[in-house]
Amino acid sequence: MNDVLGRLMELRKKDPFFADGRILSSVCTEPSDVSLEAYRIFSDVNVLDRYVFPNSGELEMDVIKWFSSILGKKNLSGYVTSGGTEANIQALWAAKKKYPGRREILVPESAHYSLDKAADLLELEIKWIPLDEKFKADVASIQEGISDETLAVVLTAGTSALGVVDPITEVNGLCGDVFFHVDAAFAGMVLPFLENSERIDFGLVNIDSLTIDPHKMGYTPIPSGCILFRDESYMKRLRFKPSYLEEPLPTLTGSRSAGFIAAVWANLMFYGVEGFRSKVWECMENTRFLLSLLEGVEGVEPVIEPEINFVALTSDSMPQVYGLLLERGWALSLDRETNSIRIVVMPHVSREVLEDFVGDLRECMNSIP
Ligand code: 0PR
Repeated sequence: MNDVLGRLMELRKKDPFFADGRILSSVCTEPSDVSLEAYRIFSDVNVLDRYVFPNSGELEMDVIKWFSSILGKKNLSGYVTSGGTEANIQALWAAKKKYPGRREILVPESAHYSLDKAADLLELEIKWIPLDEKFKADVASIQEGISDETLAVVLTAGTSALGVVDPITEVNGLCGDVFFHVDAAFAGMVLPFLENSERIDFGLVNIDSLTIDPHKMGYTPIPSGCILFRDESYMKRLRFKPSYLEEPLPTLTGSRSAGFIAAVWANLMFYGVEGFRSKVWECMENTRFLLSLLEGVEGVEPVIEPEINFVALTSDSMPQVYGLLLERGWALSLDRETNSIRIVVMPHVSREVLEDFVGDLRECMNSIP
C-alpha cells in the first residue's frame, strides 16, 4: 500500500497546494480537517440505500435546516448536490415542472456556463440579458423581457469571471409570475455574513430556488454543493421511483456518498454562523488590503468595485503580464472578455502572499515596454 500511496504523493507534489499560497484564481480552498474526517466516517454510506442506512438522511435534513436558518425562511427543502452545476440543472428542471409549456429563460450574459448546459439538456431557450456599466444584469432588459412565454429568470451572486453580485432585490420585484432562481454558488456563503450586502434570503418572496456551494467558501471537499427550494412542492415534482426502493428520489444523480453530506454537516456545526462570519470578514479585510496595495501599481485597475472577496484586475497589457506571472509560479486565470485576471481572496490567501503577488505584478508591469 505504501508503494501505491507513495507514487500518488509523488504525482500530487508536481502540482501546487493551497497551503503554498500561490493559487489565486481558485474559488475553492483547502478542505478543513473536520470535514475530511467527517467524510471518512461516512464514506461507505450510499444515501440512496435508505433501507440499509436509514439514519444518514438526518444529516442532510440538518444541513437544509441550517441554511433555512441563515436564509430567513423555515422549512426550505433541498439536498446536497455534486456542486453548482447539478444545483442549477435541478433548479431549471423544477421550474419546467412547475410551469409546463413555457420554454424561455432570461439569463444574464455573465451567468455560469452550467446554465447553458441546463438549457440544452432541458430544451429551454435562453434569452440573453445584457449587462449594465457595472457588469450587473440589466434590470430594464429583464423587465422588458418578461412575457407569458417566460419560464424563469436567473441571476448570479458572485459571477465566475468578475465576482459581480446581480441586483437580486430589484429583480425579485419583477418575478411574481415566473420562476426566479439565484445562482449563489460562490457568494451564498459570503453575503449572509456581510453587512449592507445584496440580499439572497428567502424573505425575498419571489425567489423559488438558490444554489449554494459549500465546496467554495464552506471549505468542504469537492464535490459538495447544495440546491435549496422555497418549499417541498418543488422536489416533489422531481421525484422518480424505482420499483425496488421504498421511496421516490428527487436527486439528479443516483448513488450519493453520505461522506460529502457529513463533510458539509461537520463544517456547519463546527464553525457555526460566527465561525463563517469571522472568516468572511477576514477575507474581506484582505480584499481591501489587496486593493490598497494595488493603488501603488500604475496601469492596473479593478474591473469593478468588489462587493465580495473577489478582485478582477485589468490592464491593456494584461495578456502579457498574465503570461509573466504564470512563469513566476502564480496560479491565475485570465478572462479574455474583460482582459482581467481574478484574485479570489480565499482563506488560504494571506496578506504576505498578497504583498508578494503585488510586488511581482509591479515588476511584470514595468518589464512591458
Ligand atoms: N455557478 C457559479 C456562479 C460558479 O462560479 C460555478 C463554478 C458554478 C455555478 C458551477 O459549480 P460547480 O463547478 O461546482 O459545478 N465556478 C467556477 C467555474 O467557472 C469554478 C472554478 C473553480 C473556477 C476553480 C476556477 C477555478 O480555478 O467553473
